[in-house]
Amino acid sequence: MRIDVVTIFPEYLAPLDLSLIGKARRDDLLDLAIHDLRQFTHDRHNTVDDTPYGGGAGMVMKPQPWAEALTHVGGLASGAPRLLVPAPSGRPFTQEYARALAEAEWLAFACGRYEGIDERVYAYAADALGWEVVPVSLGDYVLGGGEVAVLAMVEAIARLIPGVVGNEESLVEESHEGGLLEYPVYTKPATWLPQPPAAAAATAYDVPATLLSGNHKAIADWRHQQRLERTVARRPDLLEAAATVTGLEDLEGG
Ligand code: 6GU
Repeated sequence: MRIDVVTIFPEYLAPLDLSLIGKARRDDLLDLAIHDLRQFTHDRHNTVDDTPYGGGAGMVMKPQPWAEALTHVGGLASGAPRLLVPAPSGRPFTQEYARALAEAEWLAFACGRYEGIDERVYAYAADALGWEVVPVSLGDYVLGGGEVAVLAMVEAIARLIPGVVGNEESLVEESHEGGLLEYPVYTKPATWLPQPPAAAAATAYDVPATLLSGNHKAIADWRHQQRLERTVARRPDLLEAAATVTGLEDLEGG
C-alpha cells in the first residue's frame, strides 16, 4: 500500500518511523511519504491560512497551496488515491472501515489545522484530479488538527495489511472484531504479590482458575462470557446495534 500525508507539521508524523509501522515500511509492505504543505507556497512567509469569508473566529487554510500539494502527490504513482480528510465533521472511522481501507492500493491524508481547509479544495480534488474524497472522524471530540488522527488511522489500517502483524490470529480475537470487546488477558506469575507490598493490604492477585485448567472448551466459554459482560458494562450500544441487525431486539430485556 502507498500512503501520502500532507501537513504543515511533518515532525508530528515522526512516530510513523517506529514499531509496527516502521517495520512495515522497511519490509516494503507500506510506502509512506510525508509532505510539507509550506513547500507549495510561493510567498516569503510561506502563508497557508487566511481569514474566513463571512467572518467568525480563527483562520482557514488557503486553497492554492493545497491544490499544488495534492497535484504533486497525484503525480507520485499511477492511478488515483482515495483522499481521507480528518475532521470532527467526517464519517465515523471504525474497525470495519479500517478493514475496507486496508484493501486500498493508495491512500492520501490531508491534515487541516485552524478552522479547516477551504471547501473548494475538495471539489478540486474530485473534479480536476478525479479523486474520491472522504471526510473521516475518530469520534465526537475536537483535535487541534488532523495529524494525531492520521497517526491513529494509519496504525489501524496498516496493521490489517497482510504480513504487517506477525501472528494474524491476534487480529481476530480483539475488540471490535466479532462485534464484542476483547476478553481480559493475564501472564505469569499465576499468583502475583506486588513489590513493594502496598501498605493498605498485602494481598495476592490470582489469575482466574479457568485459565490454568488446561480445559480449552472451558477457557473459550469463559472468554466469551467475559467479552459479553465487558460489552454490556462498557459498550451496551454495540449489543443493541448487533441485536437490531440480527432481529434479536429483546436482547436487553434478557
Ligand atoms: Cl479525524 N480530525 C480532527 N481534526 N479532529 C477530530 C477528528 C479528526 N476526530 C475527532 N476529532
